[in-house]
Amino acid sequence: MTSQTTRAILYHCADARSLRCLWAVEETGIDVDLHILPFPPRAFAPDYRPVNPLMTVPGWVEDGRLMTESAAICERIAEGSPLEVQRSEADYWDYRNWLHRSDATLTFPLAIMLRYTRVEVPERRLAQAVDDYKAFFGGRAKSIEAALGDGREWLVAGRFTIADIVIGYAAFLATTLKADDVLGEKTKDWLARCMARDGFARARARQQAR
Ligand SMILES: N[C@@H](CCC(=O)N[C@@H](CS)C(=O)NCC(=O)O)C(=O)O
Repeated sequence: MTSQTTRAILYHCADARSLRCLWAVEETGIDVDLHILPFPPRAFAPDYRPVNPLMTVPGWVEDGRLMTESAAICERIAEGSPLEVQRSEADYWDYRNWLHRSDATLTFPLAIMLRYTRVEVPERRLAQAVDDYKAFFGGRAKSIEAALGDGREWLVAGRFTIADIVIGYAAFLATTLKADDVLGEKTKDWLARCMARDGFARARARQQAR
């Protein structure tokens, strides 16, 4: 792990994408200041705007620099630990592809579902959008099932890495949105392994403790 000149701050909302970062923090044991915000910050945390003008979580502030992308922050947290896959390892480019796929391809349809089931006021909720994007997510989630098809315990490199964290979060979010019925059986078993980790349990307990 690279040295920190100051302790990083992680801005987080319970069970939001920033859980990826808190989970990685708990898996590595890196020391951070955790700031829990109400969701969505743009409505309920106006003081957060000067920190992160996007008003999204995660926000990661370290050495005066802001990072806002959950997978990129996980790369930072994992640096120098076994959670990171090295350039010299055979699965390196698959690993990098999973990191990018996690939010852009897999969490995007779930964010639409979240918005139209929970964030919008009842009269603006859209059952059609929820159904359509659940099916859309299901098609994309087949990529997880295919990757686990050869009996792999974890997605890449023969060990638990931040690829499992960032993709595992998307699968976990699907379960909270009642979209887990579109996940394959191998994916459900892998998600259960991810969620059984002490680091995941510690992250969820820590977000409740505030
Ligand atoms: N691509 C970003 C997305 C960040 C994002 O949209 N976070 C959501 C939480 S799950 C958020 O803050 N939404 C509140 C809003 O958009 O107002 C990432 O991977 O972290």
